[in-house]
Amino acid sequence: MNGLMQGKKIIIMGVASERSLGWGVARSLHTAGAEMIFTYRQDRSAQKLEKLLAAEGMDSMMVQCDVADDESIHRAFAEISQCTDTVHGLVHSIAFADKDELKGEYIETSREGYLLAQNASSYSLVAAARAVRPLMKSGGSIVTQSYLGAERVVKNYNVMGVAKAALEASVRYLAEDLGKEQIRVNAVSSGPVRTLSAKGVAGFNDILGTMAEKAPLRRNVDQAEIGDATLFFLSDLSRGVTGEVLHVDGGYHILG
Ligand code: IMJ
Repeated sequence: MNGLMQGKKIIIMGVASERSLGWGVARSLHTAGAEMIFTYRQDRSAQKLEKLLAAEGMDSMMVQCDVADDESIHRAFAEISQCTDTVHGLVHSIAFADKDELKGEYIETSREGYLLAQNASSYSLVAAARAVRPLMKSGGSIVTQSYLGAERVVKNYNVMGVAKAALEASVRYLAEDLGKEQIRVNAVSSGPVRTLSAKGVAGFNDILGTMAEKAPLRRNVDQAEIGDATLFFLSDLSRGVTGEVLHVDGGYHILG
């Protein structure tokens, strides 16, 4: 324990398995001495989370929260505020699109599929930021997870790329709104990592292979590296940084 996050309370939204980027964040935060509160949508995630917490000897609060449902968000943050009056950080590690939209041509995206991806993956950050704001009484740090597909065309990423572009723009607008309260908002743009969200993605092995071959660091990144970069944003080490998108991708994004 290095104590960087001693006495800090952090909400982590979106741990679905031990492979989740959010779980990488939880491990980094645990080592740094933070107290954590987890939100989950599905009961299946809650069961996995319970086991993970037990295995790590972590005793954290768990709260059900469906970010597509305002009532659910309200209930979740009311429950959190009954147990704590101050929160120092929030990690948004949530994305969802219909899997049928994550293949073929982007031009075929349905209105329903577009709105679903935006609602679950992008608007959810705005809603979470508004819900956590009153709990961040001594300033705070909000961090979300993005991907290169927000800035470049990545095969099959399609409607998620447009949702991540909106997410990154939201990071900047939220950073302006919340800056006057010393609440910072940043994103980590992760290289490809094998998570449940990457499962079944056509050509994912090729994407990992290209990254390992071409990225300046000539290797892939892992959950621990995403966790440590997110820890930096949550900690006082990044106190002068807001509205930023930090690429943790072995340098892949600099290539032309
Ligand atoms: C996802 C789809 C297509 C290409 C992809 C990805 N690449 C990467 C991902 C190259 C790295 C993973 N990623 C960054 C995501 O944001 C994934 C989001 C996602 C994944 C699924 C799969 C299962 C499902 N819905 C999903 N919604 C969002 O039903």
